[in-house]
Amino acid sequence: MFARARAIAATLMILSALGAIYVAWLLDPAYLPPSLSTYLFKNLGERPYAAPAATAELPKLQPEEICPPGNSEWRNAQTIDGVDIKGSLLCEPDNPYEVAAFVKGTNNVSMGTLMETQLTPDAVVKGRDLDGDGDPDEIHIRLEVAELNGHSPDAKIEVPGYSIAPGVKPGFWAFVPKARGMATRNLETFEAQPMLRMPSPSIRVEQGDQVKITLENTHYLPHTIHLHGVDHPFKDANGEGNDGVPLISEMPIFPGEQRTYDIQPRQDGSMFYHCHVQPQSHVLMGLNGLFVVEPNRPNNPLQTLNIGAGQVRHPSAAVRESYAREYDLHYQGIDYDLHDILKSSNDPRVVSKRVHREYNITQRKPEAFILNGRSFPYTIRESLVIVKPDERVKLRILNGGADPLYLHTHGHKVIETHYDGIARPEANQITRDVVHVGPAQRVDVEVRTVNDGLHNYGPGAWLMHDHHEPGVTTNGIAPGGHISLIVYEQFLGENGIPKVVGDVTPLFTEEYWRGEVPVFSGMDPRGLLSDPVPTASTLMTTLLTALLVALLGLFFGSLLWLIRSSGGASATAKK
Ligand SMILES: [Cu+2]
Repeated sequence: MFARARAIAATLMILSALGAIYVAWLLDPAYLPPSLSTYLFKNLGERPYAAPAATAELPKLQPEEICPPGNSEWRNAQTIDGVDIKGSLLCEPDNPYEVAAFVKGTNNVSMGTLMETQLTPDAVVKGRDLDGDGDPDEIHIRLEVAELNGHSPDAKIEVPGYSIAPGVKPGFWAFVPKARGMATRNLETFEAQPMLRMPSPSIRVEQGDQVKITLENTHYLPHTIHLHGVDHPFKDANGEGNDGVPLISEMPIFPGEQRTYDIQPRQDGSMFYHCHVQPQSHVLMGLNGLFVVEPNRPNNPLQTLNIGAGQVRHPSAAVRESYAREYDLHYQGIDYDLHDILKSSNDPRVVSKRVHREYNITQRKPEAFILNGRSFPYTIRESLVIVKPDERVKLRILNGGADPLYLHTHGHKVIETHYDGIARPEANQITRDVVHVGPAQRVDVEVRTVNDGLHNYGPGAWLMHDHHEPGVTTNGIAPGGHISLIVYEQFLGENGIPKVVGDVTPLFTEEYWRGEVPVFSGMDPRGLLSDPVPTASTLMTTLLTALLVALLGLFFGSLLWLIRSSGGASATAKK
């Protein structure tokens, strides 16, 4: 009896399995996973002829403005409260009033200037000139922790909203200057106010300055600041931990608490700062930035913070001695599995459990990549390297993430002048076109825009991109990631957007980054590579799909029957 049931079940299984393979082969490959469709094609041969599918109409897109209207007067070179601020040709330049406040100190600028920013009067306090060389040497910086694209208990929105590309909004935590007012731009939007952004600001101090950095922990999780590569004592003058490492040098700064770190750096160079609480997640969530110690020079008040990194609009005396322009470039990758945890709950206990115990960094797979807090095409609004012929331009490159970075500068071979803030002897400086920067490393490079066939091949809008190819993608789609360009001024449109030959508007849509727009749309005049539509055989495909599901059901049903009947048989045999 049971032997016969088993035989029937086995036969049904074999027949349904064979049937399922045949039906799958008949199905339009568009409905099968590519690997299965290739396997069937290889093993069962060509499918019967079917008319090719029609080409789908391109989706109707409503692209964002490539350069939205903003504060175009911010682009001019100007003097505010006596502070000289270099011009910026970018579509979205830095707020020059912030630059003035960071150079003079938020305690020293006029109220009018401060009101053009969202800084508090104690965000960057500058005190005495201790060595009498014409610039303040007492610097007190106050930082907070901002959460971007967090959970809202009220609606399905991210607050405050921060997009790295159209519709792409991973969650972040960033150090931000102490701010006043609302976290959003105004009452009508959920968009974050401009200072709340990625990456954490670049910090600039002068060699020998007496620097205090106070972290006022406005966040719901504990954090610290570790000064990576910056000369600092292990304990401060009061015997308190000064290295930022929980359990080892100090206890973490819990919500509502604050701690002040003391530094008087003797060594100049491009360094790094980051949170050291659970660094496998906190550093990558955005709590890291560039920390630059400038050589001591007379009359050298510095731009203490550079919001969003990018062009330094008030470069130091030492930089001005050798370079026409200076840019801070901060690179980082994003694994949504980590960054989107904070959208899952507004209960700190749940977020803490998921971030610190359930997320396993060894399974990390980044899907997005940012330069100065944005992905291409947004990088062309605010993170271009703009140059003119016959200049020397300084780039400070920081890899703030956990991914390799092999930065290729089209049209240029650049000179690596400093590794991790230490100058290389001139004879040992390497000139190359792919700059490798490992996690936490800093490489300073000199871009020489002299058209000599070596350092530069002439003016252009030259791409600058990671040759570790994931870095040029967003959600697996290109051209995205942290692509940017080295653009000669003559290749820049009036609005600061590079003059390129193609139409980039499809990239300024959310649909593009959801994978709904064929990548050649806008360049493929006959639409040859638009998407196929399911053909006239849609009905047939539906029937075949139903049959496939039925056959698979039969297969598993028979399998179950087989298992149960053999179980029954062994139970009977035992009796
Ligand atoms: Cu932290």
